[in-house]
Amino acid sequence: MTNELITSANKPVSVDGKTYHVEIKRGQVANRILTVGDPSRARLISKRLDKILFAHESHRGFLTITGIYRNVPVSIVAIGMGLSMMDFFVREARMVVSGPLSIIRLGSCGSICSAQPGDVIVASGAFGIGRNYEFFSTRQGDPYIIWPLVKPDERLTGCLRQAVGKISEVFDGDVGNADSFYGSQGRTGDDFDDANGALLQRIHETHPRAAALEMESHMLFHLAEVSTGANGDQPRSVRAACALVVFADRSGNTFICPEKSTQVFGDIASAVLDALIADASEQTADMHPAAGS
Ligand code: R1P
Ligand code: URA
Repeated sequence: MTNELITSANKPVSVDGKTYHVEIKRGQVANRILTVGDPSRARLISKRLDKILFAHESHRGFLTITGIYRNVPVSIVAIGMGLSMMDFFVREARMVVSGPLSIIRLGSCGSICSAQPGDVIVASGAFGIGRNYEFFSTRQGDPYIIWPLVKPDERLTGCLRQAVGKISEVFDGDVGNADSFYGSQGRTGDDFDDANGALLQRIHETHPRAAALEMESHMLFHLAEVSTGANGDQPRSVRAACALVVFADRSGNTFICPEKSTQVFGDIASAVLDALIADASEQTADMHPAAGS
């Protein structure tokens, strides 16, 4: 638990300007952010920075590393897993960064296309998959809700595809962002009645370009879609894109080995950072070398 004094319930920020969950304040986060799930992935990628200005792990497990990459301030933020963690991160980053915010998610996924463990998929869109709790009480309707597609930022996605494409084959497709690793990704078993035997087929019927399943991209693209300016005057101030390394092949029932995942993230880290700084003209006025103060 944080022991810092917070004076607003609506926007919980400490008296010295630090957000409640991610524990970041103005000047500690760049307006270009690479976000990952796993903190060890964030540390691996941070080795590509030329200089580290700020690093902090919050009491809720968010790890923020801010530094300089090819003369441009960037942050790498590990958020853990799931929709809520993405929501905390995007909203709290928005609170402390002025102007346009570019966010690339570099995550892992299960493949529901021909991509195999170790392959890279760049998202052309993302849709949500949620458990319909009403069904489990009433046995009426569908057990899962599949939401419409939300598009990422076209320019940032193009930069990502191009940069990663220089070092790896890039698969393209839509990403299903489930609210669980298990039931709503169609993983079956005997311990719970998840009513999900037909879910993967329904996903393919609803979204014919569905290529991957994971747990954060739709929330990221959704928040970008509904973002307003930092001062409420500028639509879509958040731009988002997403690249995923295949960890699980859902049709072949295979899973990546740890050495391979470390190798692939290591191989593409610089390319993803290159995509993030491709339009380096937009730098935040908040960032300065004394970021850690
Ligand atoms: C599940 O194992 C986690 O892996 C995926 C999912 O979205 C979920 O967070 O992404 P990350 O590897 O980025 O955490
Ligand atoms: N992450 C997920 O959410 N699902 C997978 O199958 C693999 C990684």
